[in-house]
Amino acid sequence: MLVNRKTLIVENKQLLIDVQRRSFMKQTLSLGALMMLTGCADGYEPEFADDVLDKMSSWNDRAQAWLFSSNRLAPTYTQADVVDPFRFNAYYGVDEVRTVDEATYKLELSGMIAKKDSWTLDQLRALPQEAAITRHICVEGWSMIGKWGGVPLKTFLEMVGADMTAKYVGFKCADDYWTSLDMPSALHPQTIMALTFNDKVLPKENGFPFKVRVPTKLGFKNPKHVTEIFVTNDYPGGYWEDKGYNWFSGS
Ligand SMILES: Nc1nc2c(c(=O)[nH]1)N[C@H]1C(S)=C(S)[C@@H](COP(=O)(O)O)O[C@H]1N2
Ligand SMILES: [Mo]
Repeated sequence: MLVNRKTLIVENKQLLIDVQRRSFMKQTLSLGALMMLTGCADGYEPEFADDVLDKMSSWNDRAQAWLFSSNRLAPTYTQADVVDPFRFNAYYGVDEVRTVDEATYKLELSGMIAKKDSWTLDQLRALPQEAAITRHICVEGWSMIGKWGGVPLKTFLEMVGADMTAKYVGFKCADDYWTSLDMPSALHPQTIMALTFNDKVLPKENGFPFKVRVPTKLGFKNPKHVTEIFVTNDYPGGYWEDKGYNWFSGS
């Protein structure tokens, strides 16, 4: 494990409490469970903390999946709330932001998908688009409202004949990032392949040529510079998920 979970929890203690308070999970995550979680960070041995956190995290995945309704909508905001330019964040600095060449770009499809032909940007732009003003919440302790527009992922998955009974939809990116969603979250009406930000072409800092905007999930589950979509029953994890962040991470 590259990130020590005890350190992760100590550093993010207040944030964890804030996220839990803000989230609909507060109705079910008892104060006792929270105390146990934060108590771990203060006293117990790392191995024990790891063990408890593993159990809590898998409990969280199950509880959140159970609670998550595919009809539950993330709140939307007004144009006046939109921050433009939007903040940049990645596992590297802005000086290393990836530049994807529009002329040669292709979106690849793999796994449990009937029509695996790749897609050019123009083909994606020709599909029906929707836009929504939503809040992006980053686990590192900031949030910001933006307007993302693009193709509903559900529309796209239907079009390419994805197996909707599969468990996961995964995303590979032009950097070394990847993440994955449970199928209900992938099919959620607010989950879109965002080609625009604030009605303009998505800036490279924010994920050109497109990012998957999932307003019901924390920021790290919104992959930028997506180059491949795959459908699978094998748990795909993700860049941060594999370092200990909770996989479900609803917002
Ligand atoms: N390809 C890729 N996608 C990514 C990341 C990344 O490092 N690489 N970082 C994630 C995190 S932690 C956040 S908060 C958002 C930041 O998106 P923004 O740059 O548009 O603010 O992208 C997410 N998607
Ligand atoms: Mo993030």
